Amino acid sequence: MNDHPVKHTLFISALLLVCLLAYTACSVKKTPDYSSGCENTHTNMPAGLSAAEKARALLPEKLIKIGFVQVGHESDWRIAATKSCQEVFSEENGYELFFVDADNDPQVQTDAVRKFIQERMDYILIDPILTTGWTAVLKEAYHAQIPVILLDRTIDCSKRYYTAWFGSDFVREGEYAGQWLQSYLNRQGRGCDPIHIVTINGTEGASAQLGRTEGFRRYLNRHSEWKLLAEECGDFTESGGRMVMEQYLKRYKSIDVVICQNDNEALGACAAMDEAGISYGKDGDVILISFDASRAGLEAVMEGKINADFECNPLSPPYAAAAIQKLEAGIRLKEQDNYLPEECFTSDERPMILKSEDETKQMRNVTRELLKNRAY
Ligand code: GYE
Repeated sequence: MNDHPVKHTLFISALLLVCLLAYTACSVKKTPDYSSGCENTHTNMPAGLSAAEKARALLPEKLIKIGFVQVGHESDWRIAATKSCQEVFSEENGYELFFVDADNDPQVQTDAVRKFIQERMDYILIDPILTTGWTAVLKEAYHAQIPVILLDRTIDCSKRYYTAWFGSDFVREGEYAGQWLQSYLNRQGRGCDPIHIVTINGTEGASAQLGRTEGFRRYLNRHSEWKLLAEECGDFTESGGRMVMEQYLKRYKSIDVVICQNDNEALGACAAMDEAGISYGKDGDVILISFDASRAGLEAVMEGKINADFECNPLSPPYAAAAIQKLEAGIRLKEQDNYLPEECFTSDERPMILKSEDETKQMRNVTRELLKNRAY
């Protein structure tokens, strides 16, 4: 029997290391409240490995821990954003994702961030429901030296407390809606007619709601003949859109334009108008404007139900992942705030060109081909 003392000591050390690593691997934190179910386990260890090989195989991979708190699941847009997040921050891509759906409750969001801090996430990603209420908890993340990346909606908080933001220019989306309406009415020879408008707003206090409202208001303010009859909240949901539209139809005899702050609300408004026997869209009496350009929204544009739909891109997670990879490599991010590419769609036969300070947008018609090639 070979009992050389050095070999013997090496053998004992390797054995101890294996035990220690096995213990560490088994005791990887399990957080029952999160819904990712991602655990860092190692299975299928091939037989006949040496102690050192086993030790190496048992070493926990350094997955990057991402705590992501999502707004909820209120719309098609949101579902697409969540799906993108789960695809991008997968274990195969080197991440351990701790996902929280806040179901539109701001308190759940701040609690989730505090838990992410306690659990020492490597990065915290937030899609904030509201613009307000963030400073205290983001300061805590900052002092814990955990980078915070914001997706989609913006917040009222010093730029010092977050590393990057990827999202949309909601004010510009609202301006485009106003500009389109102005040109469309001119084209129809209704440029000087009184126009009765109702809006169905998104969640009050969300930057998407505030921005789209402000942008459209810039055009509203230029037109004394445009009358805003009401602006009520549909909470970015189909049922909300339907309910608000039903009330509007009971309350107002004449509605010329309905502006829905997302496609789900617009589809709800369509259902309410269908039920009331009111025609809308390209060949109808009511002009319908929407935001998001989700698949269902674009199908409605293609069918002529929605006149104009202003895209809001839900695929920010790949951009966030690219930023995280840079940070991991020690590279500074060039920009803190980043806008995603977006388009504008219409059922007009002659799609308009929209202009803002620094860009020109050719609106597009929706075709089957276009829908086939879209990721969401
Ligand atoms: O328009 C809506 C969603 O924040 C831009 O939230 C997002 C909005 C989007 O639920 O559909």
